[in-house]
Amino acid sequence: MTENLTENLQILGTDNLIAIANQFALQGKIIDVRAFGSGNINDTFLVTLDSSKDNNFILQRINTQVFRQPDMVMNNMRIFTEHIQKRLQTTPLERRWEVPRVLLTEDAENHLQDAEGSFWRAISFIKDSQSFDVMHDTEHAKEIGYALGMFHNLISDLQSEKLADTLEGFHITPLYIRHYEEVAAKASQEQSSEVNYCSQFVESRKTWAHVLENAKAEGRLPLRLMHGDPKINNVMFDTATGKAVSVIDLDTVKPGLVHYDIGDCLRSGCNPLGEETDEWERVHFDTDLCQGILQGYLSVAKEFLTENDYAYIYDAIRLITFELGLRFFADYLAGNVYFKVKNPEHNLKRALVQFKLTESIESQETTIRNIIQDIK
Ligand code: GN1
Ligand code: MG
Repeated sequence: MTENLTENLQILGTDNLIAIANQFALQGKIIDVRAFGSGNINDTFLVTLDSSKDNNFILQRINTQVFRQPDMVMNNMRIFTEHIQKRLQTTPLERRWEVPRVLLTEDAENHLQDAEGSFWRAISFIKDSQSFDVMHDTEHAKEIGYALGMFHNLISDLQSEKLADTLEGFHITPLYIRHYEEVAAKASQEQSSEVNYCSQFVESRKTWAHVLENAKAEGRLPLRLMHGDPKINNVMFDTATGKAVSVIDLDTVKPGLVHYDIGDCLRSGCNPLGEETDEWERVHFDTDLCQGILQGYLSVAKEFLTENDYAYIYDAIRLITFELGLRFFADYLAGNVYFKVKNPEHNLKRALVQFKLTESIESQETTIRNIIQDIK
Protein backbone atom coordinates (compact mmCIF):
# COMPACT_ATOMS: atom_id res chain seq x y z
CA MET A 1 0.00 0.00 0.00
CA THR A 2 3.04 2.27 -0.09
CA GLU A 3 1.90 4.25 -3.14
CA ASN A 4 -1.45 4.83 -1.52
CA LEU A 5 0.19 6.08 1.65
CA THR A 6 2.61 8.30 -0.20
CA GLU A 7 -0.35 9.74 -2.05
CA ASN A 8 -2.06 10.45 1.28
CA LEU A 9 1.07 12.12 2.53
CA GLN A 10 1.03 14.39 -0.51
CA ILE A 11 -2.66 15.20 -0.15
CA LEU A 12 -2.36 15.95 3.54
CA GLY A 13 0.97 17.75 3.14
CA THR A 14 3.97 17.27 5.41
CA ASP A 15 3.53 20.75 6.90
CA ASN A 16 -0.07 20.03 7.82
CA LEU A 17 0.92 16.74 9.36
CA ILE A 18 3.64 18.39 11.40
CA ALA A 19 1.18 21.05 12.55
CA ILE A 20 -1.24 18.33 13.67
CA ALA A 21 1.46 16.24 15.35
CA ASN A 22 2.68 19.34 17.18
CA GLN A 23 -0.64 19.67 18.97
CA PHE A 24 0.12 16.54 20.94
CA ALA A 25 2.20 17.01 24.09
CA LEU A 26 5.63 16.14 22.74
CA GLN A 27 9.02 15.69 24.32
CA GLY A 28 11.13 17.17 21.57
CA LYS A 29 11.06 18.71 18.13
CA ILE A 30 9.59 16.86 15.13
CA ILE A 31 12.25 15.96 12.61
CA ASP A 32 10.31 13.59 10.34
CA VAL A 33 6.77 12.41 9.49
CA ARG A 34 6.29 9.51 7.09
CA ALA A 35 3.51 7.20 5.92
CA PHE A 36 3.66 3.98 7.88
CA GLY A 37 2.37 0.40 7.67
CA SER A 38 -0.13 -1.15 5.29
CA GLY A 39 -3.53 -0.53 6.92
CA ASN A 40 -6.61 -0.75 4.71
CA ILE A 41 -8.80 1.64 6.72
CA ASN A 42 -7.07 4.40 8.72
CA ASP A 43 -4.18 6.66 7.60
CA THR A 44 -1.10 5.97 9.68
CA PHE A 45 2.13 8.00 10.04
CA LEU A 46 5.34 7.53 11.96
CA VAL A 47 6.56 10.71 13.61
CA THR A 48 10.20 11.09 14.67
CA LEU A 49 11.35 13.53 17.35
CA ASP A 50 14.86 14.74 18.13
CA SER A 51 14.54 13.52 21.72
CA SER A 52 16.75 10.73 23.01
CA LYS A 53 13.86 9.04 24.87
CA ASP A 54 10.68 7.88 23.03
CA ASN A 55 11.77 9.43 19.77
CA ASN A 56 8.95 7.87 17.70
CA PHE A 57 5.19 7.86 17.91
CA ILE A 58 2.28 6.91 15.68
CA LEU A 59 -0.10 9.55 14.35
CA GLN A 60 -3.37 8.30 12.88
CA ARG A 61 -6.33 9.76 11.09
CA ILE A 62 -9.29 7.56 11.91
CA ASN A 63 -11.57 6.61 9.05
CA THR A 64 -14.86 7.88 10.43
CA GLN A 65 -16.82 6.31 7.56
CA VAL A 66 -15.91 2.99 9.18
CA PHE A 67 -15.57 3.98 12.85
CA ARG A 68 -18.60 6.21 13.11
CA GLN A 69 -18.11 6.93 16.81
CA PRO A 70 -14.35 7.33 17.23
CA ASP A 71 -14.85 8.70 20.77
CA MET A 72 -16.12 5.28 21.76
CA VAL A 73 -13.03 3.68 20.25
CA MET A 74 -10.81 5.92 22.36
CA ASN A 75 -12.86 5.25 25.48
CA ASN A 76 -12.60 1.49 24.99
CA MET A 77 -8.88 1.85 24.51
CA ARG A 78 -8.48 3.67 27.80
CA ILE A 79 -10.48 1.03 29.68
CA PHE A 80 -8.68 -2.05 28.42
CA THR A 81 -5.17 -0.60 28.34
CA GLU A 82 -5.58 0.47 32.00
CA HIS A 83 -6.82 -3.03 32.82
CA ILE A 84 -3.86 -4.68 31.11
CA GLN A 85 -1.34 -2.30 32.69
CA LYS A 86 -2.75 -3.12 36.13
CA ARG A 87 -2.54 -6.86 35.44
CA LEU A 88 1.04 -6.56 34.27
CA GLN A 89 1.96 -4.59 37.38
CA THR A 90 0.41 -7.07 39.81
CA THR A 91 1.55 -10.21 37.98
CA PRO A 92 4.62 -9.32 35.92
CA LEU A 93 5.48 -11.63 33.04
CA GLU A 94 8.88 -13.23 32.74
CA ARG A 95 9.44 -11.64 29.34
CA ARG A 96 9.08 -8.26 27.68
CA TRP A 97 5.47 -7.37 26.94
CA GLU A 98 4.09 -3.93 26.18
CA VAL A 99 0.81 -2.21 25.50
CA PRO A 100 0.62 0.84 23.23
CA ARG A 101 -0.36 4.00 25.14
CA VAL A 102 -2.72 6.73 23.98
CA LEU A 103 -0.84 10.05 23.92
CA LEU A 104 -2.73 13.18 24.92
CA THR A 105 -2.85 16.58 23.28
CA GLU A 106 -1.53 19.69 25.00
CA ASP A 107 -5.11 20.24 26.20
CA ALA A 108 -5.07 16.74 27.74
CA GLU A 109 -7.53 15.34 25.16
CA ASN A 110 -7.15 11.85 23.68
CA HIS A 111 -7.68 13.14 20.12
CA LEU A 112 -8.03 16.30 18.12
CA GLN A 113 -10.26 17.39 15.30
CA ASP A 114 -8.72 19.48 12.51
CA ALA A 115 -10.36 22.25 10.49
CA GLU A 116 -11.79 19.67 8.03
CA GLY A 117 -13.31 17.66 10.86
CA SER A 118 -10.81 14.77 10.60
CA PHE A 119 -10.27 12.80 13.80
CA TRP A 120 -6.59 12.45 14.78
CA ARG A 121 -4.98 10.54 17.61
CA ALA A 122 -1.47 9.65 18.72
CA ILE A 123 -0.24 6.31 20.06
CA SER A 124 3.13 5.39 21.51
CA PHE A 125 5.47 3.38 19.29
CA ILE A 126 6.79 0.13 20.78
CA LYS A 127 10.50 0.86 21.03
CA ASP A 128 13.01 -1.34 19.18
CA SER A 129 10.33 -3.43 17.54
CA GLN A 130 9.16 -4.33 14.03
CA SER A 131 6.35 -6.24 12.31
CA PHE A 132 6.22 -8.58 9.30
CA ASP A 133 3.67 -9.06 6.49
CA VAL A 134 4.44 -12.74 5.94
CA MET A 135 5.51 -15.55 8.24
CA HIS A 136 9.14 -16.73 8.27
CA ASP A 137 9.03 -20.16 9.90
CA THR A 138 7.34 -22.16 12.66
CA GLU A 139 9.26 -20.32 15.42
CA HIS A 140 7.81 -17.07 14.11
CA ALA A 141 4.39 -18.78 13.97
CA LYS A 142 4.62 -19.86 17.62
CA GLU A 143 5.41 -16.28 18.64
CA ILE A 144 2.42 -14.94 16.70
CA GLY A 145 0.20 -17.49 18.45
CA TYR A 146 1.72 -16.65 21.81
CA ALA A 147 1.03 -12.96 21.20
CA LEU A 148 -2.65 -13.53 20.47
CA GLY A 149 -2.97 -15.88 23.44
CA MET A 150 -1.29 -13.35 25.72
CA PHE A 151 -3.56 -10.59 24.46
CA HIS A 152 -6.67 -12.74 25.11
CA ASN A 153 -5.32 -13.83 28.46
CA LEU A 154 -4.70 -10.27 29.63
CA ILE A 155 -8.26 -9.16 28.86
CA SER A 156 -9.97 -12.44 29.79
CA ASP A 157 -10.86 -11.11 33.27
CA LEU A 158 -12.30 -7.82 32.03
CA GLN A 159 -16.07 -8.14 31.68
CA SER A 160 -17.10 -7.88 28.05
CA GLU A 161 -19.92 -5.38 28.87
CA LYS A 162 -17.26 -2.90 29.97
CA LEU A 163 -16.43 -2.19 26.32
CA ALA A 164 -18.75 -0.60 23.77
CA ASP A 165 -19.55 -2.11 20.39
CA THR A 166 -17.54 0.27 18.21
CA LEU A 167 -18.21 -1.50 14.92
CA GLU A 168 -21.60 -3.15 14.80
CA GLY A 169 -21.84 -6.26 12.69
CA PHE A 170 -18.05 -6.70 12.54
CA HIS A 171 -17.31 -10.41 11.86
CA ILE A 172 -21.00 -11.33 11.86
CA THR A 173 -20.77 -13.35 8.63
CA PRO A 174 -24.55 -13.59 7.94
CA LEU A 175 -24.69 -9.78 7.86
CA TYR A 176 -21.87 -9.69 5.31
CA ILE A 177 -23.84 -12.22 3.24
CA ARG A 178 -26.90 -9.97 3.36
CA HIS A 179 -24.83 -6.94 2.37
CA TYR A 180 -23.27 -8.94 -0.46
CA GLU A 181 -26.71 -9.93 -1.78
CA GLU A 182 -27.78 -6.28 -1.80
CA VAL A 183 -24.73 -5.05 -3.69
CA ALA A 184 -24.67 -8.05 -6.07
CA ALA A 185 -28.26 -7.29 -7.08
CA LYS A 186 -27.24 -3.78 -8.14
CA ALA A 187 -23.72 -4.48 -9.44
CA SER A 188 -22.86 -3.54 -13.00
CA GLN A 189 -19.41 -5.16 -13.31
CA GLU A 190 -18.60 -7.34 -16.26
CA GLN A 191 -19.29 -11.05 -15.61
CA SER A 192 -15.67 -12.20 -16.02
CA SER A 193 -14.65 -15.76 -15.16
CA GLU A 194 -13.12 -14.45 -11.90
CA VAL A 195 -16.34 -12.70 -10.91
CA ASN A 196 -18.31 -15.86 -11.70
CA TYR A 197 -15.93 -17.99 -9.67
CA CYS A 198 -16.37 -15.65 -6.68
CA SER A 199 -20.18 -15.54 -6.99
CA GLN A 200 -20.41 -19.31 -7.13
CA PHE A 201 -17.96 -19.64 -4.29
CA VAL A 202 -20.17 -17.51 -2.04
CA GLU A 203 -23.39 -19.10 -3.26
CA SER A 204 -22.32 -22.63 -2.33
CA ARG A 205 -21.28 -21.67 1.22
CA LYS A 206 -24.12 -19.33 2.19
CA THR A 207 -26.01 -21.56 4.60
CA TRP A 208 -22.87 -22.84 6.33
CA ALA A 209 -21.75 -19.21 6.87
CA HIS A 210 -24.00 -19.03 9.97
CA VAL A 211 -21.91 -21.59 11.83
CA LEU A 212 -20.32 -19.33 14.47
CA GLU A 213 -23.36 -17.09 14.88
CA ASN A 214 -25.53 -20.17 15.46
CA ALA A 215 -23.08 -21.49 18.06
CA LYS A 216 -23.13 -18.10 19.77
CA ALA A 217 -26.94 -17.88 19.72
CA GLU A 218 -27.24 -21.41 21.12
CA GLY A 219 -24.85 -20.61 23.96
CA ARG A 220 -22.10 -22.95 22.79
CA LEU A 221 -19.64 -20.11 22.31
CA PRO A 222 -19.60 -17.28 24.89
CA LEU A 223 -19.30 -13.61 24.15
CA ARG A 224 -15.81 -12.49 25.18
CA LEU A 225 -13.53 -9.58 24.49
CA MET A 226 -11.49 -9.94 21.34
CA HIS A 227 -8.88 -8.03 19.37
CA GLY A 228 -10.86 -8.09 16.12
CA ASP A 229 -7.91 -7.72 13.72
CA PRO A 230 -4.98 -9.94 14.79
CA LYS A 231 -3.35 -10.26 11.39
CA ILE A 232 0.33 -11.03 11.56
CA ASN A 233 1.59 -7.52 10.91
CA ASN A 234 -0.24 -6.35 14.02
CA VAL A 235 2.18 -8.31 16.21
CA MET A 236 5.38 -6.43 17.09
CA PHE A 237 8.70 -8.29 17.50
CA ASP A 238 11.68 -7.17 19.56
CA THR A 239 14.40 -6.33 17.03
CA ALA A 240 17.13 -7.82 19.22
CA THR A 241 15.54 -11.02 20.58
CA GLY A 242 13.09 -11.76 17.74
CA LYS A 243 10.37 -12.42 20.36
CA ALA A 244 6.83 -11.01 20.14
CA VAL A 245 6.48 -8.03 22.47
CA SER A 246 3.13 -6.41 21.70
CA VAL A 247 -0.11 -6.57 19.77
CA ILE A 248 -1.07 -3.28 18.14
CA ASP A 249 -4.01 -1.84 16.13
CA LEU A 250 -6.51 -1.84 18.97
CA ASP A 251 -9.50 -0.13 17.33
CA THR A 252 -11.65 -3.24 17.16
CA VAL A 253 -11.09 -4.55 20.69
CA LYS A 254 -14.70 -5.13 21.76
CA PRO A 255 -17.15 -7.89 22.69
CA GLY A 256 -17.15 -10.76 20.18
CA LEU A 257 -15.87 -14.32 19.84
CA VAL A 258 -12.23 -15.30 20.38
CA HIS A 259 -12.88 -17.55 17.38
CA TYR A 260 -13.01 -14.53 15.07
CA ASP A 261 -9.47 -13.76 16.24
CA ILE A 262 -8.20 -17.33 16.02
CA GLY A 263 -9.61 -17.59 12.49
CA ASP A 264 -8.19 -14.23 11.44
CA CYS A 265 -4.74 -14.92 12.88
CA LEU A 266 -4.53 -18.28 11.09
CA ARG A 267 -5.87 -17.08 7.75
CA SER A 268 -3.33 -14.29 7.82
CA GLY A 269 -0.39 -16.28 9.26
CA CYS A 270 -0.68 -19.53 7.30
CA ASN A 271 -0.76 -17.95 3.85
CA PRO A 272 2.96 -17.83 2.95
CA LEU A 273 2.34 -15.68 -0.16
CA GLY A 274 0.55 -13.03 1.93
CA GLU A 275 -2.87 -11.48 1.36
CA GLU A 276 -1.64 -8.97 -1.23
CA THR A 277 -0.04 -11.49 -3.60
CA ASP A 278 -0.71 -11.29 -7.36
CA GLU A 279 -0.33 -15.05 -7.66
CA TRP A 280 -3.74 -15.96 -6.29
CA GLU A 281 -3.79 -19.30 -8.09
CA ARG A 282 -0.78 -20.44 -6.05
CA VAL A 283 -2.20 -19.49 -2.67
CA HIS A 284 -2.31 -22.28 -0.08
CA PHE A 285 -2.76 -22.82 3.64
CA ASP A 286 0.41 -24.10 5.36
CA THR A 287 -0.52 -26.61 8.07
CA ASP A 288 2.95 -26.54 9.73
CA LEU A 289 2.52 -22.83 10.37
CA CYS A 290 -1.02 -23.57 11.58
CA GLN A 291 0.37 -26.04 14.11
CA GLY A 292 2.99 -23.47 15.21
CA ILE A 293 0.44 -20.69 15.74
CA LEU A 294 -1.94 -22.97 17.64
CA GLN A 295 0.86 -24.32 19.84
CA GLY A 296 1.94 -20.79 20.72
CA TYR A 297 -1.66 -19.72 21.28
CA LEU A 298 -2.59 -22.64 23.50
CA SER A 299 0.55 -22.25 25.59
CA VAL A 300 -1.21 -19.20 27.08
CA ALA A 301 -4.90 -19.68 26.21
CA LYS A 302 -5.52 -23.19 27.58
CA GLU A 303 -6.68 -21.72 30.89
CA PHE A 304 -9.79 -20.12 29.49
CA LEU A 305 -10.76 -22.39 26.56
CA THR A 306 -13.57 -24.94 26.92
CA GLU A 307 -14.26 -28.20 25.05
CA ASN A 308 -16.77 -26.36 22.81
CA ASP A 309 -14.17 -23.74 21.98
CA TYR A 310 -11.90 -26.43 20.54
CA ALA A 311 -14.77 -27.94 18.57
CA TYR A 312 -15.21 -24.69 16.58
CA ILE A 313 -11.58 -23.84 15.82
CA TYR A 314 -11.58 -25.52 12.41
CA ASP A 315 -14.83 -23.78 11.41
CA ALA A 316 -13.42 -20.46 12.61
CA ILE A 317 -10.33 -20.78 10.40
CA ARG A 318 -12.43 -21.65 7.37
CA LEU A 319 -15.13 -19.08 8.09
CA ILE A 320 -13.03 -15.99 8.77
CA THR A 321 -10.98 -16.68 5.62
CA PHE A 322 -14.18 -17.05 3.60
CA GLU A 323 -15.65 -13.97 5.30
CA LEU A 324 -12.71 -11.73 4.35
CA GLY A 325 -12.98 -12.95 0.75
CA LEU A 326 -16.68 -12.15 0.85
CA ARG A 327 -16.02 -8.67 2.31
CA PHE A 328 -13.43 -7.90 -0.41
CA PHE A 329 -15.69 -9.25 -3.17
CA ALA A 330 -18.73 -7.29 -1.96
CA ASP A 331 -16.61 -4.15 -1.77
CA TYR A 332 -15.42 -4.72 -5.33
CA LEU A 333 -19.04 -5.03 -6.47
CA ALA A 334 -20.00 -1.94 -4.46
CA GLY A 335 -17.30 0.14 -6.21
CA ASN A 336 -14.52 -0.04 -3.57
CA VAL A 337 -16.08 2.07 -0.86
CA TYR A 338 -14.69 0.41 2.30
CA PHE A 339 -11.12 -0.88 1.79
CA LYS A 340 -8.47 1.41 0.31
CA VAL A 341 -7.45 0.21 -3.16
CA LYS A 342 -4.60 0.82 -5.60
CA ASN A 343 -6.74 0.03 -8.68
CA PRO A 344 -10.39 -0.91 -9.43
CA GLU A 345 -9.62 -4.68 -9.53
CA HIS A 346 -7.65 -4.70 -6.27
CA ASN A 347 -10.50 -5.94 -4.07
CA LEU A 348 -11.40 -8.63 -6.63
CA LYS A 349 -7.79 -9.91 -6.50
CA ARG A 350 -7.83 -9.85 -2.72
CA ALA A 351 -11.10 -11.82 -2.72
CA LEU A 352 -9.61 -14.46 -5.04
CA VAL A 353 -6.65 -14.85 -2.65
CA GLN A 354 -8.95 -15.47 0.33
CA PHE A 355 -11.22 -17.85 -1.60
CA LYS A 356 -8.21 -19.90 -2.82
CA LEU A 357 -7.02 -20.00 0.78
CA THR A 358 -10.47 -21.17 1.91
CA GLU A 359 -10.37 -23.98 -0.68
CA SER A 360 -6.96 -25.03 0.57
CA ILE A 361 -8.25 -25.07 4.17
CA GLU A 362 -11.26 -27.15 3.11
CA SER A 363 -9.07 -29.67 1.27
CA GLN A 364 -6.95 -30.14 4.43
CA GLU A 365 -9.81 -30.36 6.92
CA THR A 366 -8.75 -33.72 8.39
CA THR A 367 -5.13 -32.63 8.88
CA ILE A 368 -6.20 -29.37 10.53
CA ARG A 369 -8.72 -31.12 12.81
CA ASN A 370 -6.01 -33.63 13.80
CA ILE A 371 -3.60 -30.82 14.67
CA ILE A 372 -6.24 -29.26 16.94
CA GLN A 373 -7.02 -32.63 18.53
CA ASP A 374 -3.35 -33.42 19.18
CA ILE A 375 -2.35 -30.18 20.86
CA LYS A 376 -5.37 -29.41 22.98
C1 GN1 B 1 -8.71 -4.13 7.65
O1 GN1 B 1 -7.01 -1.61 8.17
P1 GN1 B 1 -6.50 -2.92 8.54
O2 GN1 B 1 -5.57 -3.43 7.51
O3 GN1 B 1 -5.90 -2.92 9.94
C2 GN1 B 1 -9.99 -4.65 8.29
C3 GN1 B 1 -9.80 -6.07 8.81
C4 GN1 B 1 -9.29 -6.97 7.69
C5 GN1 B 1 -8.02 -6.38 7.11
C6 GN1 B 1 -7.52 -7.21 5.95
C7 GN1 B 1 -11.92 -2.40 10.64
O4 GN1 B 1 -7.73 -3.96 8.65
O5 GN1 B 1 -11.02 -6.59 9.28
O6 GN1 B 1 -9.05 -8.28 8.15
O7 GN1 B 1 -8.24 -5.02 6.65
N1 GN1 B 1 -10.39 -3.77 9.39
C8 GN1 B 1 -11.65 -3.30 9.50
O8 GN1 B 1 -6.24 -6.83 5.60
O9 GN1 B 1 -12.54 -3.60 8.70
MG1 MG C 1 -6.88 -2.89 11.73
